[in-house]
Amino acid sequence: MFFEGNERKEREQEMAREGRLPPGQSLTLKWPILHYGSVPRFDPARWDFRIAGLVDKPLRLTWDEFNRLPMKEVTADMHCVTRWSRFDVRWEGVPFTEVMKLVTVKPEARYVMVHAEQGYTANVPLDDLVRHTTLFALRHNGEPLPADHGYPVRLVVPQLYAWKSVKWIRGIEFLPQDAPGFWEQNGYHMYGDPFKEQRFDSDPY
Ligand SMILES: Nc1nc2c(c(=O)[nH]1)N[C@H]1C(S)=C(S)[C@@H](COP(=O)(O)O)O[C@H]1N2
Ligand SMILES: [Mo]
Repeated sequence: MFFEGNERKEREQEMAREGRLPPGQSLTLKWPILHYGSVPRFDPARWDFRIAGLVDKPLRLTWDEFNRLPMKEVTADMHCVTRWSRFDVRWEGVPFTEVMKLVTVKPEARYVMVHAEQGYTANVPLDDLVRHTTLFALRHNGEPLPADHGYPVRLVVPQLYAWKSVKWIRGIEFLPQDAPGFWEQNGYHMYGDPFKEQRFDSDPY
């Protein structure tokens, strides 16, 4: 236990020195499970991924179609608003930009509402999603995502607090303006930059 604590603290200080530990965060060596509601059941025959909103033609992908999309690996950090951070997490999945290529997005689109099982949503600016580090992740550190961490697919948006990294994702909706998702309607910040500590809607933009 003594050594475990030491290792954690040392690595936390290293991350702080490298400028990778956002204010008010501490490093966890575990992988906490955090979500509202229960873990949904996955049925590949029924699962689909919908692209809607400001697109020329809405699109629906089946589980097979989604799995045929190009995949890549991204190593990124993860910061939860409840103050834990994980570092150098290896995600593998479909880049957001690959999914976006499947439709013609109208030029007025500026924001995306991300939709998950059981009605969970999160709003993210389109500019954040088109970064090369945004993935629809199917794998974590070389293994399929565990059910409670978002299996079969979760979004990963590393530069924002992890409530925007939507587990059990089922679709994206392109919007002309920002609108609050699930946590954003419940007092969390509309954007959520961990390095600016944008935790609550009362925190500056
Ligand atoms: N669908 C869904 N995705 C979600 C959540 C949720 O409640 N539902 N919680 C978010 C929050 S607050 C965090 S910190 C991360 C946690 O991911 P983890 O459980 O894999 O650590 O998932 C995010 N994605
Ligand atoms: Mo979180």
